[in-house]
Amino acid sequence: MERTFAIIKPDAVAAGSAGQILSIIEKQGFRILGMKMLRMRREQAEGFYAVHKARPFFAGLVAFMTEGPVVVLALEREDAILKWREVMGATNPANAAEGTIRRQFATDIERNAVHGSDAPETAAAEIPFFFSTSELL
Ligand code: FUP
Repeated sequence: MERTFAIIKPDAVAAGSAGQILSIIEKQGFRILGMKMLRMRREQAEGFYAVHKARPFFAGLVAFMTEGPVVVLALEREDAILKWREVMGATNPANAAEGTIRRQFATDIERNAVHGSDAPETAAAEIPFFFSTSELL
């Protein structure tokens, strides 16, 4: 069993797509270990995306991620990290395969509906960024 971290981003929550995305998560066999809705503070979004700090899209990304509520999720499944990346689809929805969440719900490379950890080390850092151990059930 492996754990991954997911976010239903502000565009998808505002569009009323959170329920549909949660339904896909459950149908794809992920167990939801932790889930909360929150609005990220600027410092929180900057910290979460610190790896992208020097990139030209950083300010826009932080503005987007703080514009409204998100749903953060800790998920568990066999091969959870790779499987969730597969279900999400490519970062840019223009390149996302048919049937993926980003193909279905994303607008563009920034407003791309969902986040997912890209490696075990990332998941191990991202889950505790939003959940304490006692919040993982
Ligand atoms: P992903 O792992 O698929 O979320 O993609 P990245 O880690 O490469 O990028 C993280 C986030 O930065 C993306 F979800 C959206 C944003 N981004 C942009 O806004 N513009 C870009 O050119 C690349 C990424």
